[in-house]
Amino acid sequence: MANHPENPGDSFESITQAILAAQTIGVVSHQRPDGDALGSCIGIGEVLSQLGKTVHMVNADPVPESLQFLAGTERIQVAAELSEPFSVDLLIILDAAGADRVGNAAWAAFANSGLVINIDHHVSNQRFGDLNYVDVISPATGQIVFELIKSNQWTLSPAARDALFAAISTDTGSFRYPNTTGATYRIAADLIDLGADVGWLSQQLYESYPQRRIELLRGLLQNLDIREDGKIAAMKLTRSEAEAVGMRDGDTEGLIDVIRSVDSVVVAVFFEELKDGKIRVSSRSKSTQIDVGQICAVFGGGGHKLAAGARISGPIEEAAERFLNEVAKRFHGLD
Ligand SMILES: [Mn+2]
Repeated sequence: MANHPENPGDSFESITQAILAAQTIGVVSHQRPDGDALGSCIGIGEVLSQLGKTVHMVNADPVPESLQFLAGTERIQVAAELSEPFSVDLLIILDAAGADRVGNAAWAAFANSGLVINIDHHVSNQRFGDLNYVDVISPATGQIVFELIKSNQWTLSPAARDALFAAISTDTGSFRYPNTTGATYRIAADLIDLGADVGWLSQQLYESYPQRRIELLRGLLQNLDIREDGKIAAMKLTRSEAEAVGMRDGDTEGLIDVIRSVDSVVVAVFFEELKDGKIRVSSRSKSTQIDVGQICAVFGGGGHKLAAGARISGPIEEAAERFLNEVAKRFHGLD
C-alpha cells in the first residue's frame, strides 16, 4: 500500500514467524492506557488466543471506566495485582514510543521478556524491540494491528473487531484528524462489514461520560487561559479540583478537544497535576507549522506533530508558564 513509510522496520512476515514460534505471549501497552493502547492489545490478544497461544495481557494501570464497555478489557490484568510474574516466550508492546512508557510495574509483571516485538506509530519511537514495526503514517497502532491480522487472514472475533474500531476511532478523533488515511476508512468499512455497530460504539466512546466529567469541565472553564490573540488556549487541573469531583482515570480524556474546537485556537494545552506532584501536559496543534511534538521534546516528552505530551516538574502554574512561553515562541518565529 502506498500509504506506508519507506521502512517501518521488520516485516509482517518476520513478526508473524516470531508469533507462531511462541507459545506463551505477553501483550502490553503504555501506562494510563487510552483507546488505541487497549484496543490494540485486545485486538491482537484475542487473535493470539484463537491461535491457541497462552496470552497474558497486562497494563501498569487499570482499564479506565470509560473503556470498560469493550469486551475483552476484563482480560487485561493490572500489573501490581499479579501474585507472581509471568514467564513468556514473546512480549508484544503496542503503542509505546519508548520502553519506559510501559511503566516499571508492567515490566515487572514478566519474569523474562523473551523476544520483544515493538509495534507503534509514534515518530519518536526508540526502536527498543528485538523486532520493530513503526509506521509513523498510521494514525493508530490499531490500524497496524489490523493490517498484521489481515495479512495473515486471521479471524477477528467480535471483541477484537470492536476493540480495533475503538482504537482507530479514538486516535483519529472519530476519523476526523488529518492523520486519517484512505486505508483508515477502508479498515473501518471492513470492520463494519464484519458487524461492528458504529452507532453503538460511537455512543459508548463519545456520548457516555459520567456527570462528574462535565462538572470537572465547568471548573476548568472558569480559569480558561487564552493567549496570543486566541491562538493558544490552556486549561489547568489541580489535584484539589480533581479530588473535589471524585475524578477517575480517563475522565479528562478528550476535554482538550473542547478548547481545541474554538476557531481562533491553533494550539490547545491541558495541564494536569498528578498525585506525585508532576505535571502531565497534553498538547494539540491544528497547524503543521506548530509542531507540538517538538515543543514537548524540549521538556523531555514527545509524540506526534499535532498531538504530543510530556511530564514536567511542578508547581502547575510555573510548569504552565514555561510550557506556554515555549509555545508562544513558535508563533513569534512565524511573524
Ligand atoms: Mn496511538
